Amino acid sequence: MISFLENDKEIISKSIEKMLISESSAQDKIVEFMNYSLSGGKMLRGIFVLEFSKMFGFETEEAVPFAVALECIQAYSLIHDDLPCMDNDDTRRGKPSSHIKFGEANAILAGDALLTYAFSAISESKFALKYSDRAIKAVELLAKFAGYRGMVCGQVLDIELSENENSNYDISLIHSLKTIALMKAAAEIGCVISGADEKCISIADKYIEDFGAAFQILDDLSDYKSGKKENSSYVNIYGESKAIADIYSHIANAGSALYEFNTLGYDTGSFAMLLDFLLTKVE
Ligand code: GRG
Repeated sequence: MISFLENDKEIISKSIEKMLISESSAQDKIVEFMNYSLSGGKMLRGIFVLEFSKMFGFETEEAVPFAVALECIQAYSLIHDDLPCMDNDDTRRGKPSSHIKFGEANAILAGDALLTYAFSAISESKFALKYSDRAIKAVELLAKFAGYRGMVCGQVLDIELSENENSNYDISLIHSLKTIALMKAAAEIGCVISGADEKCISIADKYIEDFGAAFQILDDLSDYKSGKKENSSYVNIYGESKAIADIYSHIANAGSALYEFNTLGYDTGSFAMLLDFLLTKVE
């Protein structure tokens, strides 16, 4: 991945090592399970927190606990998504899934612990002491976008769609809840903690909605190409060429949102590079 993103990723990983520690031997196992699933990902959502807050002039160090919180929610959702009762995947991030490595009950518990720790990461931060109003807003956004009004709702609809091809749900709605909601939480939290105004938050939303849509269609396309056709709902519904055209059009729309930021004087280089990263995955 692009070098400055690797730098963000390193900062988040190092902070996880410092923050998520076992305080007594009783906690050793659960902390091991949690750390196992926190490693090996791209940390895109944490990176969004850091890059949006940086764009609005905020210190990376203070934003890190929020980035860690996003990565905890991401790790929990992937553990639960891989369970036999959901997608039943034996591998994740190039290694055995949590339930294969530690057993199903421990995997469920690791997911639960990551979900709850996300909120500790925020509320125990120095930032929360200094700017409690912004920290509470961040908690509100994270709970809203990760929970029944966001990602979990998307997962429920996705399961329904996979069980009933004739279900009426719009695939774009499922993508916006299952995948984009958590990215939106990351973007909005990055903006809110750094004091961005409503206009900037709405431009950030436009960028992230199109980034996330392109990201998820790409994921469906990659499943389709690797033979996992049952996982590639978007391609099954619209076909491969429309899927590719839609990816390009979402990337272009996300670029237009960046232009809006540029006209306000903000440097959007890192966000443009993230779009380039998606472009490299298209064909
Ligand atoms: C189980 C509550 C619950 C939610 C699951 C996130 C999710 C909802 C399902 C994951 C299934 C999946 C593979 C969706 C496709 C898009 C996606 C979110 C991929 C994973 O995100 P990446 O590529 O993963 O950013 P890394 O490993 O880099 O963090």
